[in-house]
Amino acid sequence: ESNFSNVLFNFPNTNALAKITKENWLKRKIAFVTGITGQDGSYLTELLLSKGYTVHGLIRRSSSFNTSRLQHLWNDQHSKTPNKLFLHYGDLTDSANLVSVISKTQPSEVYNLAAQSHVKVSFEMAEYTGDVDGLGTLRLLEAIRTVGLEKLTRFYQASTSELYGKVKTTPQNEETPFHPRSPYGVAKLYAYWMTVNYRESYGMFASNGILFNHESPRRGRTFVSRKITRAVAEIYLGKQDCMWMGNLDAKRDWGHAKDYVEGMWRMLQHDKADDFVLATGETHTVRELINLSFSILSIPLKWIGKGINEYAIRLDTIPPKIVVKIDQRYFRPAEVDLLLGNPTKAENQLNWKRQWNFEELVKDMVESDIQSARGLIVDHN
Ligand code: NDP
Ligand code: GDR
Repeated sequence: ESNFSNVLFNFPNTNALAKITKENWLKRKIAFVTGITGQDGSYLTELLLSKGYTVHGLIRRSSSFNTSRLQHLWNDQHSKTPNKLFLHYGDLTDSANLVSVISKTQPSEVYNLAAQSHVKVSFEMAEYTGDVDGLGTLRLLEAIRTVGLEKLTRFYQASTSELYGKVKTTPQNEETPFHPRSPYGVAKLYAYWMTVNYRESYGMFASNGILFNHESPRRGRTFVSRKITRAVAEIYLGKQDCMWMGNLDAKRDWGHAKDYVEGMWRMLQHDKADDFVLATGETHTVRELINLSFSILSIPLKWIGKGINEYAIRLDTIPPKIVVKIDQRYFRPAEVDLLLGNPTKAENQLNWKRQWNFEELVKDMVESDIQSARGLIVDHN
C-alpha cells in the first residue's frame, strides 16, 4: 500500500511517501472537476469547498466569458484570503493536457462532468459528441493510469438516464437494460462501460452515477425546464408573447441539481466503487411542467387542439392570448418517451435522500427567472 513510486509530486520527500496509504491519500481532499463551468460543476464546487476540499477545475478557452456560474465562488488568488479553487485550461479531447493537469494536481477524487450534454444537439454533432462524451472519458481514465494514480484516485462518471432510452421496464434502476436513443446516449454508454471496465481491469475506484434529469436556476437555457421557466417569467412581465415547444408528451423524472451533487460526492465516499441511480421517483410530462410554471404565477391556461396543432391560451387577458405553440424543429429524430427512476439503492447504501420535489424545483426556477427578467439578479447562464 505504501509503494506508490509515481506519486512524487506532492510527496517529494521519501518519509512522506512511505506514509501514503489509501486513507491518508483521500484525507488530502483534493478534487479535480471537469465540466466545472456547467450547472452541476458549479453546485459541486460549492459543496466541495464547503467541505474543505481544494478544487481544481478544467475550463475551456472561449472567446466569450464562460466562468460566470463560478463567479460567486471565485476569490482572487492575490487577495489576503484566497480560496481553494484553481482553474486549468484544457479539454477532454486533449490527452496530453489531461495527463499534465492530473499529474500537476494529484487529485484524490476526480469528477468527470464535462460533456456536450444536449441530446438534440448530439444529432447534429454526432462525431464531436462521441469524441468528448465517449472517448473523452477514456482519455481521462487513461490519464489517471498514466500518472500512476489508478489505485489511489477515486473517479466519478456522469452517467445518465438517457442510457435507458427506449425503456424496457418502469421504473428504471441499476439492473434495467440500456437502449440509448441518441448519439449523446450512445457516447455515454461507451463512457459508462469504460468506467466499469477500469474498475474491473485495474481495480480502480470508478463509479457511475446514473442521474435522471436535474435542473436549477443555473440550468442552461436550451434545456426544456429552463426554457419554460424563463419564457413564463418573460410572458408574465410582458416581455415575450409566446413560447415555441417540441414534444409535450415526453415524461421525465426531474429533480434539483443541488440534491444530485450531494449524491455524486457520497458515491466517492462509499466503501466500494459501484453504480447508482439518483432520481426522484416521480415522473411528469413537459405539458405538466408548463402548466405548473404558469400556475405558480396564477396565470390560467387552456390547451386546445392536438399534436403539431396543439396550443395553449392564457385566460386572464381579453381576448385570451396564445402563449404556447408547437414547432416541429424542436422534435428529435428518436425520442425518449418516459423516464422514471428508482433511487432505492442510493437511498439504502449511500443514505442519500432528495430534499426537493417537482413543485419546489419549478417554483425555485420560476422565482429566479422572474428576478432576473426584472433585472434584480444577473442571469449568468
Ligand atoms: P452542462 O451542459 O451545464 O455543462 C457541461 C460542462 O462540460 C461545461 O462546463 C462545458 O464547458 C464542459 N465541456 C463541454 N465540452 C467539453 C470539452 N470538450 N472539454 C472540456 N469540457 C467540456 O451540463 P450539466 O452540468 O447539466 O451536466 C453535467 C454532466 O452530467 C454532463 O456530463 C451531463 O451529460 C451529465 N448529466 C446531466 C444531467 C442533467 O440532468 N443535468 C443528467 C445526467 C447526466 P463550457 O462551459 O465551456 O461549455
Ligand atoms: P433531455 O433534456 O433530453 O432529457 O436531456 P431536455 O430538457 O433537453 O429535454 C427533455 C424533454 O423535453 C422535450 N422537449 C424539449 N426539449 C428542449 N430542449 N427544447 C424544447 O423546446 C422541447 N420541447 C419538448 C424533449 O424532446 C425531451 O423529451 C437532459 C440533459 O441534461 C442530458 O445531458 C442528461 O443526460 C439527461 O437530461 C438526463
